[in-house]
Amino acid sequence: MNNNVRISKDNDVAVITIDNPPVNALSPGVPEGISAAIDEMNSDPSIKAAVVIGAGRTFVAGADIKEFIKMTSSGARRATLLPLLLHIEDSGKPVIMAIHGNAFGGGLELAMAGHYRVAASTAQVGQPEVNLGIIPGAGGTQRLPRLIGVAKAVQMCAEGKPISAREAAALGLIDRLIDGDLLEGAVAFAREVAGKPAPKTRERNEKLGTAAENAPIFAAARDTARKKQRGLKAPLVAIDAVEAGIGLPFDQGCQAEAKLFTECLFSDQSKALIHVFFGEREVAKIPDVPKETPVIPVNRAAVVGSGTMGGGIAMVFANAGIPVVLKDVDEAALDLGMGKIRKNYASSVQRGRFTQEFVDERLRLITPVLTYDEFSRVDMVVEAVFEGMALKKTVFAGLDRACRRGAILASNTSTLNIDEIASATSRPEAVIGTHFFSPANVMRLLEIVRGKKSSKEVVATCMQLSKKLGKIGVLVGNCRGFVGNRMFGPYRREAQFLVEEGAEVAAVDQALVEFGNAMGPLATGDLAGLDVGWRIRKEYRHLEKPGIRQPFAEDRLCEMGRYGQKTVRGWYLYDENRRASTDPEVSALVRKWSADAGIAQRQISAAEIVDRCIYALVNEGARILEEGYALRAVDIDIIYLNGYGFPAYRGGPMWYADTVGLQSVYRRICEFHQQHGELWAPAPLLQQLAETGKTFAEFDKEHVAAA
Ligand code: T1G
Repeated sequence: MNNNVRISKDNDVAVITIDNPPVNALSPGVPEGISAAIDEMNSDPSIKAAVVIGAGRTFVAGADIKEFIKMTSSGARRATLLPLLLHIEDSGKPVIMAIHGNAFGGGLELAMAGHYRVAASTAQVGQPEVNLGIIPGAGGTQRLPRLIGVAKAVQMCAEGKPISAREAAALGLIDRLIDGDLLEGAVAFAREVAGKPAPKTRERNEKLGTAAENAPIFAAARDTARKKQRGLKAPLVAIDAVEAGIGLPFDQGCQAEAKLFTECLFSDQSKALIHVFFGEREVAKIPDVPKETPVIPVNRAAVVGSGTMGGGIAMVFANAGIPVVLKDVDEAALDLGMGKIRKNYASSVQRGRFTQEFVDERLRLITPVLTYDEFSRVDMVVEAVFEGMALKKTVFAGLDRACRRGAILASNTSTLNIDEIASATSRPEAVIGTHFFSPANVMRLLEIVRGKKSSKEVVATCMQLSKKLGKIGVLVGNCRGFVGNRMFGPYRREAQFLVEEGAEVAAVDQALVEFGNAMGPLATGDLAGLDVGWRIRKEYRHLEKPGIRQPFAEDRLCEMGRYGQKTVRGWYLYDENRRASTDPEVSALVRKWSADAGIAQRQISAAEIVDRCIYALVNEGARILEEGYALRAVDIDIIYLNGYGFPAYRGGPMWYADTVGLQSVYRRICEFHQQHGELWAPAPLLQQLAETGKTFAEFDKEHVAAA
């Protein structure tokens, strides 16, 4: 037996416990330990059956994903799980899988190799491999349809979403739900089935149907995958694997699956998505704020400003079960804000995201107020008033007087200086930025902006709280636009320049959408409101360097009152359902403005459009890294995936640059520097990494290790 798998006896039932914290991944040694335990129980005449269970908080969360990184970087192939699963299935005595927490990926494949599965009703099971750009690789696409039918199996493998133990029991995947002690219930179940013929999942073909019956199922699944998981290859491959197995003997189906699995594993998409998986966990680690840093309990919150952002933020706290007071200056504003919140919740109920009961409970947690009277009892305040420094400072001075010592004073500003806001209080150590993204109750990203004096407790509290709020918290430094918006500036600047140089508005957006972005840069401007950026540009006009080219088209559109969707006209025209169509008037206007500005018109390829916009992100990202406003390149990637609709299967802008190769990215940026001047001066860090043949990923390793 090895350290991660142990066997014990409960009279005539063997209990095989997998103990590989934190999530019982099937790391090297674990499959071998399970196999040895199965041999031991089969060779012990006093044993009639075996229960396999996970130690700690979960069953098995899958194969060890870290091993995949080793495989794809070394090219060395690891032993698959297939032989172990056949070994379990061929056990002479029944093997019962007892599931709590999660049985994901290889964990569910292990469970399906057992003869029976019992589960705690709170458990979840699933094949989430497509989220890593791969497919089940240990018979999941072959055993799952045999247990639950083709339609549900192909959905689970292609969409990668887990299902509850209750649903799994209804589908026949789980044989019994256990309320109370899981091990006790599993051992009792084992005694019931001991001595009876143990069904082998691989021989249960009755639910497989025929190729003709399944053809429409696969066609529909492919359609859905192409629409809902645009650009992602693995879901389509998972469908291929399930389909390949129908009509083939089990072992040949597994071979077909293994071949497709390996192709996916060595793909750029999978490497990018595995980078994202660990990146989403890495961003939570702050080198100088260790895990044991004390945090401030946040049991009551407050939000100042009930506009679109304030209302959304109040919903975030309520959805996490935290009572929140929502303040605004007068009844009318408060009624409007609460009205929007109720409307938002109503549409969530309509879409089946929440039950009416859940919504009623949440609404009871939101208390609209007109004064600061309640604020002495809250643990955290998020200010979300109009984006003006003077107003923010007034609000923070008020909060400083109203809130108890020890409360966190946070600002949802998206551009303003946190230290200057903090200077309006007597407690800058309690001030921090919590930059939510619109709509706040939907977008997963939370940029946590560390001020010069923000205390480690306040930083640690906000980082931990972000998880409780269902957000991904990324710590960033206090520079103009922080990380996300600071990079978004050059990205959208290039999009405007390209239109001014002759590209069609729709062509610019189409190129970035085909690259994988959820939406193009110009349409994004129309959605957010072109006037937001215009107001900020006007406020900072005095900081613009003379002689440096500035985009003009969007400012001109704003001067004409074309703010985008909210004014029905922006870069595009919008109908009553906010559907966009190109506006020939805009092309004509831009052509005229460009001619007046003496900008030569030319044909511009989609490839150049992508390079100009994406490399503008990368170059600014490199500056942010070298200036220390982001801890790691992966932090920038996670910000762009969760706040700006960057395609996850490209790993984020910095990972994408590594995938292309920093030498060729640097070379291309030097070309743009030649052609377009100072704005494209390469970031010194990028130059250094390119010249030393290094990557941003290596920078992260060295940089964080040194921190
Ligand atoms: N391998 C390696 N490390 C893992 C891991 C895994 N499968 N799952 C989690 N970790 C690490 C994670 O990086 C973190 O580390 C710690 O465990 C806690 O995780 C053969 C090919 C189970 C829902 O895709 O979805 O099986 O940051 O913070 O929020 O066909 O982890 O502390 O150093 O996420 O409670 C398929 C992946 C693999 C599931 C728990 N399985 N894991 O969430 O904790 S492919 C998955 C999760 C496969 C087979 C195929 C979640 C979780 P650190 P955590 P959590």
